[in-house]
Amino acid sequence: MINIEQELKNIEVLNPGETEFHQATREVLNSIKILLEEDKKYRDFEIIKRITEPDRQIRFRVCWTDDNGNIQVNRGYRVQFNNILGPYKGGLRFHPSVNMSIIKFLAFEQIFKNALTGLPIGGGKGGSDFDPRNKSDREIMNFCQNFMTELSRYIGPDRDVPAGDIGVGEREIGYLFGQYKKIKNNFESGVITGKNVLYGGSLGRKQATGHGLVYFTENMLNYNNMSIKSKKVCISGSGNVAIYAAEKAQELGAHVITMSDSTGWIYDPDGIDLDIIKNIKEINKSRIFEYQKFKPNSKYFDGKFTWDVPCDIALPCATQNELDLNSINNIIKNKVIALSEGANMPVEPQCINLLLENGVLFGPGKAANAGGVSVSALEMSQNSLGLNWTFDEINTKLKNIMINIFSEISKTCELYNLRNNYLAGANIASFKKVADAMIKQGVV
Ligand code: NDP
Ligand code: 2IT
Repeated sequence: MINIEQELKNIEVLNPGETEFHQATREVLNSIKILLEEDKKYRDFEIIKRITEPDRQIRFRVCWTDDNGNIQVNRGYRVQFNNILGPYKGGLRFHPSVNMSIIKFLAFEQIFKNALTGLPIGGGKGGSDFDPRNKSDREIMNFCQNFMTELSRYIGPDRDVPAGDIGVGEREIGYLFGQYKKIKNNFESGVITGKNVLYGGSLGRKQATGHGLVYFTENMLNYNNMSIKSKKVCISGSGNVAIYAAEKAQELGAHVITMSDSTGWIYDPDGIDLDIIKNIKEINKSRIFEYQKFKPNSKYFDGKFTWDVPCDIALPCATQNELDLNSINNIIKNKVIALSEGANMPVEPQCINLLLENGVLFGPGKAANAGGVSVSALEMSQNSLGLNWTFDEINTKLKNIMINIFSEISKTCELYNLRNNYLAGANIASFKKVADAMIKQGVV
């Protein structure tokens, strides 16, 4: 018999105070219990203890100067969690809330997400508590350069390949890559993904997470004899994932009626105009309340979006634990058909069971938002082959990857009698791949 509670207690003792990491490990371990009981080998090889201990967790000081000439100090992080299926792979997050717990939970999630893609990538994540908001371009560049000066010791195209996440987009990736190249005096384009297409980036990477999220959601709906066409969609966030999720949802005939940022949210009954959002968020890096100026029929609300707008599909695309019990009760009350996680771990743990019990189709983030890292892996392939695939080629590959992920999960659900519990299906399918590869590579 496996005592999951005891394993989780050990994790809490070994990683004191790291609540997000405890949450992510609890979610995975609870759903693979059935597999551990069925197959003794995972216990014999102590996979739980090994898979929950990162290969390496790195923390470093980053000094930089602001525009007033003052010296600033931030913390940088990189957690290299597991490289059993390929080089460590995962984004960098720049946000004041970043700490070891957040980076560790993201790196842990990334192991299983990356395994689901079927591509040769392991799991890692990094970032800093640096706040990019209200910083000048020069300050961003100076921070990125100093961050990379230290990070460059630990990464490499076959070792660990970062990318973007919250607060890190194409601009930051450019400054990070430029500094890496300067230090190494080598053009190793595969060392980081999310690059501009001018110097080794992949077409379609910018859109990949959001588009992939909608492909996944459409697969999940189709499997349950429904479709996203003509459905009302609420989205949270207005960053990279949210914008391109809205774009694909609209392309497939859905009506996107909400978006948000960390100060407030907008409701547009006529459907969100994405050109306006892209202008506000991508170009001017401003606040979402400005939307109202351009669309007088829309409404702006200060504060947290609580999902109290009737809709059919919910796509949280902002950050972890953005949906609490109150939001979930609103979603259930409004008879939402499906909720797919564009963000990593946006739904608080006790809420997921509530969604499932109330018949809401739940697309877990490690599957639903895997499109971004998938196209990152395609970027790595193009870099090592010296090729550039067209947008259509990437889009076709992305679509197929998302189809395969959903199909693998639904087959796992059938095999283990999990009905529509796609979270358990995703955890079991990905854990099996990683654990089996760990056993084959010996005790290291
Ligand atoms: P961006 O920085 O581009 O956008 C983040 C969005 O979320 C912004 O609208 C931001 O508001 C909002 N937000 C961030 N933190 C908070 C918070 N604490 N409370 C409320 N709103 C918040 O990031 P991404 O779009 O890249 O990432 C969004 C989510 O998707 C994250 O969970 C990320 O881990 C996940 N993800 C990203 C992938 C990628 O390829 N980029 C891949 C897979 C998952 P504001 O503008 O006010 O800061
Ligand atoms: O959470 C994620 O999957 C990402 N931020 C993207 C990672 C990547 O390496 O493209």
